[in-house]
Amino acid sequence: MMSVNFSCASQKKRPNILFIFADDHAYQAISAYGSNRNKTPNIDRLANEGILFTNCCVTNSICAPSRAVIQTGKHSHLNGVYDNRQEFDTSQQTFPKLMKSAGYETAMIGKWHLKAEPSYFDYWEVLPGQGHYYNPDFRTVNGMVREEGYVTDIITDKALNWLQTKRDPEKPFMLMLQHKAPHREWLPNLKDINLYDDIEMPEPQTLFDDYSGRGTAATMQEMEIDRHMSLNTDLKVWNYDDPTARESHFIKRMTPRQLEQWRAGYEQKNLSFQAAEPQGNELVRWKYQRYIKDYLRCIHSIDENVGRVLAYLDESGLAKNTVVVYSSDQGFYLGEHGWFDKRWMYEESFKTPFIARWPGVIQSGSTSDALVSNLDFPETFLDIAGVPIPEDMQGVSLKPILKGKQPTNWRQSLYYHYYEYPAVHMVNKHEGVYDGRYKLMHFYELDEWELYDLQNDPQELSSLYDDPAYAAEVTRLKAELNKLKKQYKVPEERTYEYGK
Ligand SMILES: [Ca+2]
Repeated sequence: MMSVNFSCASQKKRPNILFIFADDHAYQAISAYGSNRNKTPNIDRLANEGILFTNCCVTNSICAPSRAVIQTGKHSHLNGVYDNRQEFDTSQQTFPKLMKSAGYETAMIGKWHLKAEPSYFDYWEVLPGQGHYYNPDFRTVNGMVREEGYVTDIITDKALNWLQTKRDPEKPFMLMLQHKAPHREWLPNLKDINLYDDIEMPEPQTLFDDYSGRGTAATMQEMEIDRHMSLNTDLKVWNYDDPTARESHFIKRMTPRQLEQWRAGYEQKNLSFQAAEPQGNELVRWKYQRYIKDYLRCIHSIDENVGRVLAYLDESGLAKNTVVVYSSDQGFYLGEHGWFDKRWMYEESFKTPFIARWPGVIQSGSTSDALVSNLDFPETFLDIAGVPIPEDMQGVSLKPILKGKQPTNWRQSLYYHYYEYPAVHMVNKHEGVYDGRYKLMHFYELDEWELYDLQNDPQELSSLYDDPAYAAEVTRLKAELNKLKKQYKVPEERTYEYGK
């Protein structure tokens, strides 16, 4: 009997893995996570048919570093990508290389953002750097190719084309389908340019936060909708006939028809705004509305394209043996605390969406509040594929949780470290620990600590660090932070400097 069971198991085809990844997709902009501003029916479908993680965090909340963590399963200080300027060393161990060696067909399509050529994939076609929203260029093995259309549609077209015609159908696949959207400057698909025009988006409660309950770092940042979001580049208010305008670079890429649609979408609204001349808080409110609508228009296109991919998996019969994951490289501020961008260990940027569907394995409509992070993604993919997880990877496979059985010895805390300073948005370097309730943060160059109790203060408005009633928590969390730093081999000496 044993041998019969074994042979049945070995004949079972290894599952495909489809990793759909967005850039800066806030969980607050997914209806399955309770968005009060938009609906994402296709992403929600994955949650309804799979599992949604409510405590998925990142180790360093910024684009390229998050991607390097996912490739390697190692924190920034070991994978070498601390900030957005550094190039990823592709000679190091990555999970796609391990999957390829184990017989998987691997592909990277869309936004890669790690500079070096992703040549260790069987197939790759990626945006150069941040890439463009309209008529984007792609780096390919045959050089640069420009495609006409909207980037989210085109990345999806390329992924579907690879699935249909380019991969080896005899092998299981691991496809990383990575969107540029909804990255700044939030340029919508032209067909969606008037979406949400007739509604007023709800404002976050903290749109006019004064940061009084927090440390110095929150007052030093440059990511406020009020003071740092530009009317022209970010909010599309400029003279579109001025060819010398700094913002005109993407206008120059458009076809005459596209430009006509663009102007029809924005010009009249810009004229009304200029005539009304809102000031002070009214100006912030106007900027917030323009920002959030463009951002959510980008999300609308992502969701629609997730739907196209799911429909293809259904039609092709691939759906039943394909694990589909939806995630983002970090969270994002949608006006909470008056901010846009990310970088902080505060909730909106620290947490990221993570939804997975695996028919027959993951219980439909399940959720998990386990402490997990992007450090765990590659180990999870390897484990799903039955590929041994190397000892030097620092995350933990989520496969048992996907199967509905969170191990009793699951981790009790997560380590965070943000480095990129002094740089755009001016968020000070900080590290910290989060245990599911308390968050201790250390802005070490300012010599300041902050402590939040997420249960009583979910918006992190008042640091309790100096409150004597929390002295025992501080002591406990500092010990936990030191334990994590040892476990993850964080160097005691801080040598990182931006731009060096
Ligand atoms: Ca990002």
